Amino acid sequence: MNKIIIVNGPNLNLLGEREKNQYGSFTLKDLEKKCTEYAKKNNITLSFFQSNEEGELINQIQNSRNNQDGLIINAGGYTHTSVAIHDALKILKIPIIELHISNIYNREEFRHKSLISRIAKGVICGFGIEGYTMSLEAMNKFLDK
Ligand code: CA2
Repeated sequence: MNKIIIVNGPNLNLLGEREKNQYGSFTLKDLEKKCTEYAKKNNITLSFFQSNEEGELINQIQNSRNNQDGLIINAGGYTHTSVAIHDALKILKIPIIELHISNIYNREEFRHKSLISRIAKGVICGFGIEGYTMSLEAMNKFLDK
């Protein structure tokens, strides 16, 4: 049974409230419910963490190094700016999947750069809420290899 954590960064707590054309109408709760159902069917022990604060995200990433088998992260806007989150992820020995709801490559140029991609096993972006279960599937299969 693989232990996987999904970490969501700033503003993702507001999913479903604004910018529905970009991020869909599902809420963070809906997303967690969908992932929990997927995890149950696929023998995954799943946990979630969301914060708007960089330091809290870093603490959670650090805590994951001893008790998780894989980490999936949508770091939100910090994807494009945070050297500190990059450094925290780099310390981990477990596989990392970078995830985005939107396709960051067909949006503004400042979103084309990610400080996470280099250290991620892979990147999933542009598939909306489905990207979360796609990431779980990819991580679970990779861990079972
Ligand atoms: O597409 C993604 O998942 C992003 O990581 C979302 C981030 C954005 O800064 C990245 O470039 C791409 C922003 C999340 C903002 O979430 C909101 C949710 C509801 C209403 C407004 C913003």
